[in-house]
Amino acid sequence: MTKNKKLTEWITKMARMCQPDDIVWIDGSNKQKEELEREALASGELIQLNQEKLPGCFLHRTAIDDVARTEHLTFICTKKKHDAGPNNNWMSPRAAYNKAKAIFKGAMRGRTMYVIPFSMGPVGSSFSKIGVELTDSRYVVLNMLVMARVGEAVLRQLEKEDGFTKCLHSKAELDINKRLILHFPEDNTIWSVGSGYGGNVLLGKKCLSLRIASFIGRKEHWMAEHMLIMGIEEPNGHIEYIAAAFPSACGKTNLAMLIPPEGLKTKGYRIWTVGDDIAWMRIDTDGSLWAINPETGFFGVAPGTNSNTNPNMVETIRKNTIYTNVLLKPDKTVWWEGADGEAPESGIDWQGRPWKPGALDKDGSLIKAAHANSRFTAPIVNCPTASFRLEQHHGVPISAIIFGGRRTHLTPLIYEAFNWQHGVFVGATMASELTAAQVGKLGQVRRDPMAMLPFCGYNMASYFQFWLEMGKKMAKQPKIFCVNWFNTDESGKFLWPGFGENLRVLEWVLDRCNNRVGAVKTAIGYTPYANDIDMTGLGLPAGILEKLLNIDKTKWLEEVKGIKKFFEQFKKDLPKELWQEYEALSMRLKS
Ligand code: OXD
Ligand code: MN
Repeated sequence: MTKNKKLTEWITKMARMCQPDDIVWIDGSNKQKEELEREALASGELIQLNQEKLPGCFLHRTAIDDVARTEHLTFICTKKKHDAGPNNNWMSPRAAYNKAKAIFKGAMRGRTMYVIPFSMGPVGSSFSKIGVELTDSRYVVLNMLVMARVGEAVLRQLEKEDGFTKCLHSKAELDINKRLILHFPEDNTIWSVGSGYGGNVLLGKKCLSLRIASFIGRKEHWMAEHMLIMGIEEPNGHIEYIAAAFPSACGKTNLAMLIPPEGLKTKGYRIWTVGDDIAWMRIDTDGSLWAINPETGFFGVAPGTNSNTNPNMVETIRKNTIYTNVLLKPDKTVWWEGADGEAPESGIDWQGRPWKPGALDKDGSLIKAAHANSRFTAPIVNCPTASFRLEQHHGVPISAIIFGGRRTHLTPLIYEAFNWQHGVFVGATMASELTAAQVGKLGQVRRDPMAMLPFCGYNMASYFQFWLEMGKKMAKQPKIFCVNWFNTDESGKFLWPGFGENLRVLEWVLDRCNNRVGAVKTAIGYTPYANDIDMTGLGLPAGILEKLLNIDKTKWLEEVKGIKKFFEQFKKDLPKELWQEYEALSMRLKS
């Protein structure tokens, strides 16, 4: 299978520990994929959907306590605790390996161990990194085939280069008390056990492409970020690319493939989707920042996805898609809260139980048809707006970086950082309300710097320092912005319509990048003159845009208290530049 001795030795060692009945190499062929699908149907891991209406689509259900990333069971295992930082759970490598070994031991008995060689990024690009995932889950294999470049070509590349991330996964007993998601950045190793939920087990995604990659990227001077990448093409064919970091389930996917709103249609914009979740960025020979999306698929949140919120995704998930934890309709199609059409009269809910709209549980709460964090796994190439540059080894040049979160008050619709250093401060102080993508209390505000809090593989103080250093290395820095689509009025109603209308805000971003418009200098950054945002055809009531752009200094003075508290946890490690920015902001707010 491979001449790479390190790889064969590692597989032998892992197999000795996990004791699978056999070992199967994943070659990336359609024939093998179809065979695995047949086996997964026979074992009940997959349910075949209506092949006329949803060709190549399947449904999978996870265990009911295994439906989201379990951040409290996710660890960064560096020799020194300090290197993981206050932002991560930490275990010493020795303790972590020992604890996990006890669970992995014999865990694959009676099962097959699949060997998945995968490349994050186009095979052979200098951006790309290779991983090999060993897993006893066919669901994982079938998802990885969508999310990454998998198979023979990767093995051949691995004969030319030495290093690969060693990824080991076993469902084991799917027992939450024996679940661990362990990262060993110093060993380029990931061990995940006891879970079957995508974010915990598709090890090329969050584990490799963010936690391990951020650690490696710092050493190699490139950035691994929780960002979408999209291109906005003007009628003259000129395309500008932006990268945007929002916490999980805050609309990265919808933004990355938006459809221009009616009022802006005459301007002839065209959107190109490069990625919806992860960006790897490096400084190219022209001194500017270039980015690739290392993935080949979307692992998106189903609830709320419909023809109004994201028509391109509705199109994308019509074929070759794996649905997880959604409702199964009697005609073997699927449904979720916020899907197109009425709720079906009956169906099988995400837990496999008969379901009817309006059904209540024993506490009197509505029983959900689909889990709030139910997902679809679909190939990017299905997307009508998929970029034609997905396979280009250099990626795309980034003009702007946008940070954002879900805040019902405080943060205006958009503002621009004064410069790179201030932009790093803006990213570092991002906060958002918790969503269903994490286990935790919905709605609670948490600081989520650069949307990387759950994904930064090392001490976040060093990560901020790294951002500052990267800025200094660039001949041309992207401009940095902050957006908030989620401001509400007194009755809790969103003030901004969002979705496709967000292009109006991105248009201002590009105008600023190209020095086409001025801006108001406020205490927190530059905000737009209201008439520089094209509102044609939107019909927003008078005064709302002004309200959305308003900065309430009293609320911001409260916010800086939270920022101080957040910064203090990094003690003397926090870069002094961020304290300078903190002081400067406080002064501006008081003046
Ligand atoms: C995701 C997440 O799945 O951020 O992308 O949780
Ligand atoms: Mn994400």
